[in-house]
Amino acid sequence: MTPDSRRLLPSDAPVTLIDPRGEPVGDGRYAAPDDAVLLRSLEALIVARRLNDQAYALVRQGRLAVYPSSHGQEACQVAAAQVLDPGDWLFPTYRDTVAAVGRGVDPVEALSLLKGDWHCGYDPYEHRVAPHATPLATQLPHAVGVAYAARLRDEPTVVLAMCGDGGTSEGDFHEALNFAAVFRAPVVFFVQNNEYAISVPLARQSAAPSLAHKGIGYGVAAERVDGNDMAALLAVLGEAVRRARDGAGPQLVEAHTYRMQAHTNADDASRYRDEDEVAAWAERDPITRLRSYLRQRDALTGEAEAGFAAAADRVAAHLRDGLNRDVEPNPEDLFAYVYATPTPQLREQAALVADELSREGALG
Ligand SMILES: Cc1ncc(C[n+]2csc(CCOP(=O)(O)OP(=O)(O)O)c2C)c(N)n1
Repeated sequence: MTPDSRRLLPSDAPVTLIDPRGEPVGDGRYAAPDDAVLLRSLEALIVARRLNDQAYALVRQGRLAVYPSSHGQEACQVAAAQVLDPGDWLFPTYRDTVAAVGRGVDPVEALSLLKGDWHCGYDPYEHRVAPHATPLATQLPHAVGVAYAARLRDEPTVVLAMCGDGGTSEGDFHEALNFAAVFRAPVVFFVQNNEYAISVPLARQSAAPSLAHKGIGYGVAAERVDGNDMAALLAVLGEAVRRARDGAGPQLVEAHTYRMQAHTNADDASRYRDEDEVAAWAERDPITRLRSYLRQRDALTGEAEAGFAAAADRVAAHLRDGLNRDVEPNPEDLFAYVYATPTPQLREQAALVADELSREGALG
């Protein structure tokens, strides 16, 4: 093996800096962020868990059409938002609401699409968060395009593009990695390997030694990280973002985590996996782990914890208020945001709807 190929290959085991009991783990290459950073992350994790669980409850109350929860994967979500600069871009999937909120998107706006609203719900340019992509991996070539454009313009922008383990089997994943490597686009591909693509387990998805190993075939440097270890995620993803920004080309990071709940409310996970498996992953919960690490270091006070709980309460209340409010959709908006300059067909259709609406009004 040449030094060049060794540089591209991920480590044999996922990078871990805090073990499931909250004990520090030595790693020659990566260091845990300091306590102040991790305290901020713990607050974000606690708020994120609450956001996930509140959204799930709102589905059951009929206020959201669907919610693909990232319960258990919050460390990946929080890290994805925290390693980026304000000028960077995030390309999320349907499961990455928490990452979008971490970038500053209002949680109510972030969930508009899943409520069944007519559009993405937020202005992608405001916080540099692309619309949630529901078609698997289609966001990856888009992300590469944005990163490549930034490079051509000599801007320091890095793009972080998220996808799941199932997404790595899509053609778009492979095309995106190839193009990004050839044109040295500053993009970090962040795969949350949560072991399942709906009912398809990882073993049926890929025979590769790890999903990160897919990088070497394209010349993309890759790393594996414990996806329930907040410190390791910040260190590994942070380093990948730095490398991409410094001109080292695209990076691939695979986080090993677990989808604790069903795929969505429309799925019954008990049909394809054992409770024992879920219980084993509960022992590796990212919040419990970070909390005990910080407690052992006397860095976490009861007062701080109370503050985090209050912040979570505020976000949950905001979600309930926002999503329990019915908005009266304007049917003419359907045509307003399709193209900057509407086509003759769109103008014609909009006129038909306007005519229909005016006659409905006349009928009273
Ligand atoms: C192109 C495409 N094919 C199929 C689907 C249906 N689908 C929705 S989610 C999903 C599983 C995706 O699994 P994974 O990428 O591992 O992400 P996760 O849901 O676990 O976060 C599938 C097959 C889709 N949305 N898009």
